[in-house]
Parts: sequence; structure tokens; C-alpha cells
Amino acid sequence: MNQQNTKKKYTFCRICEALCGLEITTTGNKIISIHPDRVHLATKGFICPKGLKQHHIYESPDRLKYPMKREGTEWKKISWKQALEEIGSKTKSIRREFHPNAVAMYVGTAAGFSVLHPVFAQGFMTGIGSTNMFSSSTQDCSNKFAVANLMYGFPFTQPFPDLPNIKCLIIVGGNPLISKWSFLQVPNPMEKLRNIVSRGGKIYHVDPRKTETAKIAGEHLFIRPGTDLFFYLSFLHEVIRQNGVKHAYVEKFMIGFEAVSKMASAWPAEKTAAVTGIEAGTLKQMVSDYLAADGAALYCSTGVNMGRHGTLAFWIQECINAVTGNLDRVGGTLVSKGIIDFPKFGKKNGLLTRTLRSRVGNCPSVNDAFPGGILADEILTPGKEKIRALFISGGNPLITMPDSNHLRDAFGQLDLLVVLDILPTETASMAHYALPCTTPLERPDLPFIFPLMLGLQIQPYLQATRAIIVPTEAQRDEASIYTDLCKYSGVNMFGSWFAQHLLALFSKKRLFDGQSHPEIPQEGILNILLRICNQPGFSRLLRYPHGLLRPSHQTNFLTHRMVTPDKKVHLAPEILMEESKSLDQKFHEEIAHNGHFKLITKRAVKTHNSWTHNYAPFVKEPDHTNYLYMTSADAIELKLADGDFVDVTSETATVRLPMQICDDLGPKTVALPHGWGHQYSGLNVAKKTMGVNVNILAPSGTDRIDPLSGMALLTGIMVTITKAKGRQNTESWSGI
Ligand SMILES: Nc1nc2c(c(=O)[nH]1)N[C@H]1C(S)=C(S)[C@@H](COP(=O)(O)OP(=O)(O)OC[C@H]3O[C@@H](n4cnc5c(=O)[nH]c(N)nc54)[C@H](O)[C@@H]3O)O[C@H]1N2
Ligand SMILES: Nc1nc2c(c(=O)[nH]1)N[C@H]1C(S)=C(S)[C@@H](COP(=O)(O)OP(=O)(O)OC[C@H]3O[C@@H](n4cnc5c(=O)[nH]c(N)nc54)[C@H](O)[C@@H]3O)O[C@H]1N2
Ligand code: SF4
Ligand SMILES: [Mo]
Repeated sequence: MNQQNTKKKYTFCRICEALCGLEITTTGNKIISIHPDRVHLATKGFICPKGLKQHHIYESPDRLKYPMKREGTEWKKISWKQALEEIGSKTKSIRREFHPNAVAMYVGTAAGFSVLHPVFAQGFMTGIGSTNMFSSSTQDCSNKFAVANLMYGFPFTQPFPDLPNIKCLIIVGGNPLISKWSFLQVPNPMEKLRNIVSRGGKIYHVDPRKTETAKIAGEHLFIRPGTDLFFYLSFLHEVIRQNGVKHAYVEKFMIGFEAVSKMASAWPAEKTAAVTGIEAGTLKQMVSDYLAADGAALYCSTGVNMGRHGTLAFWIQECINAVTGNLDRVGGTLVSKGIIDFPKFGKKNGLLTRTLRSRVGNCPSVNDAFPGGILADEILTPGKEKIRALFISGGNPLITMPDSNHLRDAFGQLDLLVVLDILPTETASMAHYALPCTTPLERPDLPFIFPLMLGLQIQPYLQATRAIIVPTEAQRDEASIYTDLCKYSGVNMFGSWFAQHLLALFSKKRLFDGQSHPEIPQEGILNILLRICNQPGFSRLLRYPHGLLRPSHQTNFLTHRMVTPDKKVHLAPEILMEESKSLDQKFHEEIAHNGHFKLITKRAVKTHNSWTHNYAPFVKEPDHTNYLYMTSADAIELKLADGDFVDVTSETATVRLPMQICDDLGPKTVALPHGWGHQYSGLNVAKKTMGVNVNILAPSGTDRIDPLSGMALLTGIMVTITKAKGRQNTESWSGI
């Protein structure tokens, strides 16, 4: 190794919300190794296997290196000029001939981990004049955004538990040991949870599975999947019964308490136990512990979000944290400020607060995105605004969205499908064009929007990174690609001639196949963003490679930062109250579901949604497939033994896969990890894995999504399970 050329560089991981500091050794333009940054001010040497090995995923020979065009089943390498001209002219004609909304976009999670990618993707759509935006958030968390908009006046106002000071934490449907937490940057989550216990605090986990996290810190309560709403209703009922409401504080900062209190009065713990499976006495004790603690919080995550009634459930959770005086207090939940007062800025500029209605089903948008669960129908339903062109940016919807078979059929009808990715995924395999993007380690960045604009961090800090290596072939950053796509589609970035021309003026030129294309000044734009927000500039931040601490959180949200017109927390927004009129009906539906199997989700450390399966050491047998997990009692009842093949059938499809006994699950609860089913991709390692795509079992359509937030139902799916007639059948085994 040429020692002179070997350098240590500091950056941060952009795969999940922990944003771990990384120390990367490079030789020339090659990454030799990745280690944790042990002196990082916030992440302090924490890391996981995905972070350590990510360069191997990026260096795969399968990596998208050039613009690719599909002709039948053959892929052809083409020049950027040809790709842009053909995509641009098709987009232009679809837009002109039909409607701007005939051009749509799906933005996935990977886009969210870059500051510029989602901004420029939106800029392209604004230029097109299309409001047909879809994103991974309706598979993930849009219930939280919808509720925050109604209660706090802005979707991104997301209170989070003050982990360093909390005395009682109740985690509902989250598994931070594996996921590293969501809607909050918590490096080393287990250390934070153990600290709560060691200083005498209490932790409860309410989950259909005794999770890896629950085994290490706190007490665990089984809940029947999809019944969280009734757990929360009884929790609120019990808070009121135990005189836990801080009336003076409620009077001062909130409106609508009477209405929610009246609603909760109908849901004593004795009643809801019939659907949640949580005994009344146990719930009452939990409420007593919560009320007795000097600082407590209920926190929920995707187990609630993706389940039935995730919007109502999160609403009641927020009401409980608020009326007990735990909102905006040390040791309770905090509402942080990022590098600007984003809610105030957003409100003033009308950002993200509007509600659009979809053409199909009149479904509401949340954060300007429509429900993923209606995307297929928007493509298949005739009309001028029928989606004919779809751009997919940093996502893999054929694996991650509900009802994948239906979506696959719909994608087959598109006149133009363009995928911007780093890998030839199964979604890319259906595309007309796949455009090669840079990886996180090939672009400069700041921490993404949650920490940057909202300060959703346990330890507030700021960090900037340059690209660690440069792309070796024709990969480009998404902001430059979208700027070019605007030009070739005959529109301007953000619909602004000035913006488009300014970008062209300040772009460097890069040559691809003898043609010059703009490379927008990413560091310069990030610098402008920082400076507008009165922060140290990009170059200055580079002098702090291990992060620069920002002021700590303040508890002045209720007194100084409310953006609702009356500056109060709205505990009983009209549309939530309206939906709550069907609580009885929802309860009886759940009663009818008793005794039936429900399917839940399950994440693993080495798999990140659908895209870390192409690295051989992560998918070595027995991790070469997903399994259906089931308790031994349920297995005995079905006459199944560990390793047997089972057929799992929902209202939409059947998958066949091996089962494993897992006595960490509640009764009649089975778990099946998502992100698998790669057999049709161009990923040469992943396509040899055996897993199935669980989302072919998840329903889609306007009557199958959460009506208030568009959330897809991805957990708590009703299924039947039978012993498979044969062993594996390549068709169903391979998922979609
Ligand atoms: N059944 C079930 N379904 C689920 C879930 C579940 O728990 N159970 N989880 C849901 C959740 S929480 C989410 S967020 C969604 C995720 O849904 P998606 O965002 O659609 O899926 P990912 O697998 O995260 O896809 C990320 C894609 O981005 C690519 N990529 C990585 N880095 C970059 C980059 O820098 N630039 C570009 N252009 N591409 C990049 C990857 O190769 C990959 O194809 O899935 C949801 N689906
Ligand atoms: N290793 C790894 N880390 C990840 C990801 C990954 O795929 N792999 N994905 C990232 C993404 S995109 C996100 S959004 C976050 C998500 O982070 P988390 O929300 O913490 O995700 P999970 O680990 O799936 O935890 C969800 C929990 O909900 C439980 N659950 C399922 N159904 C129900 C229900 O009906 N009610 C209740 N109360 N609980 C239920 C499950 O058993 C599980 O323990 O993780 C991120 N981090
Ligand atoms: S926990 Fe792993 S994937 Fe998440 S940021 Fe840290 S190293 Fe990256
Ligand atoms: Mo997610």
C-alpha cells in the first residue's frame, strides 16, 4: 500500500438516523477501511455492521455506473446526453399532451438522508407543475406528520422523549436496539436506555414481540397487533381516573380537553383488555408509574404507525403526554429547534401545511405527498391526470410498498419509468431508464432534515462533510441530475427561470462521453443554507470534523414557539374527533379478529429495508432468507415443526417460506421481515437469496389505507397459515 497516499478522513454515516461518525481510511480514490469515529462529540464511537461495511455495498460490481436503457429484457449502456434527451422529450410530451400531473414521483428513504436530493427532486416536480408526489413516509410515519399538523400547527413539530432526564419511558412499537430509533438521533440507544434504569427510572415496552431491546432494558407487555388505539384510549381514561391531568397547565396551553376526556371515558382498561390482551391491572400500574415519575413520556414508532388506526393512536399518545404536563418539560418530551425555527419559517411561507386531494379516492396529502397505497390505482385509472411517467428517487417501492403485485402490474403500464439509484434494484429492473447516482460517501452533506432543521437529536450538534471519494464512472449527484432533467424537459427548477439559470451559471462542467454536463456546486449551496440560517459556513464547519456542539434544548415551545393561530395545542382537532365517532365499530372489528393470526414486521441488524442484501457476508446461510416466526404453541396447534415450509395467505396473496419457532411473540402473532424478494433484480448476490417479499400480502387501495394520513397497513395484517404442500416453489418463494 502506498503509505503517502493513505489518508484518514472523517465523515458520518447516512444510512439511518443515528448518523454515526466515521473514520475512513482511503488510498487514492479507494476506501480501504471504515472505523467508528471515537472522538465524535455526539456519536462517540458508536457504529453498526452496516456502517462499517457500507463501502463493500457501494463497490459491488453490480453498482449502477452509467445511464442504462432497457430494451425488452436487455439493458444497454447509453450516454447521459441520450438518456436526458429521451427522458426529457418523453416527459415534455406527456406533460403537454395530457396534464402535468401525468408526471409523478416517488421519493424513498435514501433521498431523505441527503439534504439536497429531496429539495431538487421537489424542485423538478414544481418545475413540471405536478403535485403527484409520493414518498416512503406513507409506509413509515405520515400519521405523525398529519397529527402534528393538526395539534401543533406544523407537521414537523415532533416532540421527542428527553432520554437523559426521563424517569418513565413507555416505548410502543419501536425496537431501538435494532433500528437505532426513529424521529430522534440517538447514537448508542442501549446505553441511553440502560442509564434510565440505572438511575432508578422505569421503561416499559408495549409490543407484540419481546424485542431485543425489551430483553435488555425494561419490562415488556404483549399487545395484540393493531390494537394500540385502544391501549392509548384506556391509558388516557386511567390518567383521568387517577387524577393525573394537570388542569391549570392544560387550561393555559391547550384547547379541546373536554372533548377528548369525554371520548376516553367510554374506554376503561377492563373493556379494551378484550382486544389488546393487556390486563386492566397491568395497564393501571403502568399509568401509576407514568404519573408518579418526575418526567415521563410515551413514545411510539413504526409498529404503531403502520398498524390499523395509527393516526388516532398517535393523537391520543400526544394528548396523554400533553395533559399530564410532560410536553415541553425536562424529563418529558422536548420540542427542539434546529438551525432555524422551521415551523415558524414553514408557516410564514406556506410550506408543507396544505392538504391536497388525490384524483383517485379524494385522499388527503400529508407533507405534499399522496398515499403510496393508491399509486397503483393512480397509474391504472383512466383520465387526463392518469400517471404515465414516474420518477423513482432513492427508493425501492416494488419491495417496500403495499400490494407489490398490483404495483408491479401498474408499473408495467407506464409510458416512462425512470429510476435514480445506486444499485440495479427490482424496481430498477422494470424501469425504462436507470440513472446512476453517487453514494453518500461520494457527496458533501450536512446531517439530514430532522437533526438540521428540527434538532431531533439527543445532543444537538452540527457537522459538515465533503465527499470522501469521487465517483469512478458516470455517476452523478441527484441535484445535478434533476437540474439537467428540468433543462431537457423544457421546465425550470422550482418553476423559476432565475433559479435554473443561476444553477447553470455556478455549475462546474463535467464531461461524460465527450459531452459536458453541469455539476451543481453542492458545497456552495449547503453553505448558503447554513449562512441564511445564521450558522457557521460550510468551510468553517469542516474545521470541526468530529461535530460542533449546538446550544442545548430549551423548554420554551409552549410559551414562545407555538404556530397554531391561537398559540395553543389543539387536543381535539375536528377531523380526528369526527373519525373517533367510529371507535365502537373499530372495537367490534377487533373483537371479530380475535383468534385469527396477525402478521407483524421485524427488522434485523444487517438488513436495511430492501437494500443491504447484495453484500454476501450479510446474507450467508441461515440469513439467506426471511422466515415466518411463530410461537411453539401456535406451531403445535397447526402441527408445524421448526423449519417446515408454510403458506401464508392474506386477502391479496400467498407466500411460501420456511418457518422458525420464536417464543418471543404473543399468541396468534406471526412475524415476517420485509425487504426481501430480490430474485428479479440485477443484484447478483441478492438475487440468489431466497426470501419472499412480504408486501405482496399487504393490501392497497383507498379503502385499505388510513383515511387521515394515507398510511399503508404494513403490520397487523390478517393472515391464515397452512403447512405447504411441497417444499419451495420458485414462483411464490421468489415473492413478486
Ligand atoms: N412490510 C413492511 N414494509 C415496510 C416496512 C416494514 O417495516 N414492513 N418499513 C417501511 C419503512 S419504515 C420505510 S422507510 C420504507 C422504505 O422504502 P424505500 O425507501 O422505498 O426503500 P429502501 O429499501 O429504503 O430503498 C432505498 C433505495 O435507495 C437506494 N440508495 C441508497 N443510497 C442512495 C443514494 O445516495 N442515492 C440514491 N439515488 N439511491 C440510494 C438503495 O439502493 C435502495 O434502492 O419501507 C417500508 N416498508
Ligand atoms: N437494522 C435496521 N435499522 C433500521 C431499519 C432497517 O430496516 N434495519 N430501518 C430504518 C427505518 S426506515 C425506520 S423508519 C426505523 C424504524 O424504527 P422502529 O420503528 O424502531 O422499527 P422496528 O425495529 O421495526 O420496530 C417496530 C416494532 O413494532 C412492533 N410492532 C409491530 N406491530 C405492532 C403493533 O401493532 N403494535 C405495537 N405496539 N407494536 C408493533 C414490532 O414487533 C417491532 O418491535 O428503523 C430504521 N433503522
Ligand atoms: S447505526 Fe449503523 S447504519 Fe445507522 S448510522 Fe450508525 S453505522 Fe450507519
Ligand atoms: Mo422508515
